[in-house]
Amino acid sequence: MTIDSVRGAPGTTELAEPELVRLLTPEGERVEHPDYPLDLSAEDVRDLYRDLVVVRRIDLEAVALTRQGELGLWASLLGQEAAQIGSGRALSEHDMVFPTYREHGVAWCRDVDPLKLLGLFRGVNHGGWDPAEHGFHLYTIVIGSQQMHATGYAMGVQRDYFGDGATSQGDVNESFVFASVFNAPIVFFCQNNQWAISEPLEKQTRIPLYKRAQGFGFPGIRVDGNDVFACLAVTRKALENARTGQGPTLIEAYTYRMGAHTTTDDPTRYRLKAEEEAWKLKDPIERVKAYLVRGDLADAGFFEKVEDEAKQLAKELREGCRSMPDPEPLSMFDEVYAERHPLMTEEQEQFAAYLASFEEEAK
Ligand SMILES: Cc1ncc(C[n+]2csc(CCOP(=O)(O)OP(=O)(O)O)c2C)c(N)n1
Ligand SMILES: [Mg+2]
Repeated sequence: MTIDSVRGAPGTTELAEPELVRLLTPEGERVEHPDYPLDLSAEDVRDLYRDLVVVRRIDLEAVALTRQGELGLWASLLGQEAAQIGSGRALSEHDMVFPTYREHGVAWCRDVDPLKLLGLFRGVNHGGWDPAEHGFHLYTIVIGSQQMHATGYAMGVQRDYFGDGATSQGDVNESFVFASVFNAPIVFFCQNNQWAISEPLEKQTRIPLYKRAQGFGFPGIRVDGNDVFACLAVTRKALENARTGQGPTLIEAYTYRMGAHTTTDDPTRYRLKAEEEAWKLKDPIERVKAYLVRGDLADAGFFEKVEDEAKQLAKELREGCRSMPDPEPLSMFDEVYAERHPLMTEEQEQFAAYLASFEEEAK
């Protein structure tokens, strides 16, 4: 099956279901898959639901803060919550994650304070959290570079995130060769959200992305990226394989970017509303809610409590963002490298002279 048969020309709305691992239908019905048995208690499902709702709210708040001029930019995870929470909750404490710039849900699973995610986008720091403490590297905007970092980290690494667009980068393909040949303990987690800014998937590949893995010599699997259960089960198994010396796996989480690429993007210029509407029916949160309600696993009080918690967190985020101290301008050169770097010193001196020139003028 080619991608063309999965989806038509850019802008067409007919989205056939490709072959993928799914454990929870968009209607909230549990289905079994022979390779991915998953046993979750009602409490486990409620916890996943809470994660999904909270990260959507964090994201919504960050978009609003950008609109209010508090952040310079934000890359929204809207629609990709299940891919991130499912895979994020499959991680163990010792795994190391190499994220792109959209992995706010995974950051949540790695106990990174959501407020810390905002620092980079407010321009007050270069990242804001300690990667070693959280097993979660700093966001990297350069697409495809995560694969190099992750594969280089090889024997320590078990996790790596990237997007469909990044698969066209040379770095990604080179890292596949290295990971395969050295049997590195790594899971390549590609969130195929169908778009690389305004470029549709058709411009990245002629075959489904997960099938590329075969050519490099390791397994590839496509999972319903809007199904948190399937993402959890598939990632767990791939991590287990990595840990037990069975080498890399490519997971293609088939999902959809419901929002704009970032807050500076306007998707109405390159895609039809109908496509977004079709994906709304596969909302990752609604299906878990439907499952909980259908099975009588949660009552109205639970849903209200989760809403309240998300609201409270959003409030803290708003207040926390506005009260983040502005850094001393020259400090931005201090933490670029672990050790002092001559080029940074030179740039810092130039910038200091530039800042001083304003004081001269004022005299
Ligand atoms: C090496 C490099 N080239 C170009 C860019 C500009 N750029 C930023 S995001 C992006 C698209 C990435 O698409 P994808 O990998 O599908 O990830 P998504 O944004 O959809 O999560 C591009 C081309 C970049 N950041 N890095
Ligand atoms: Mg993409």
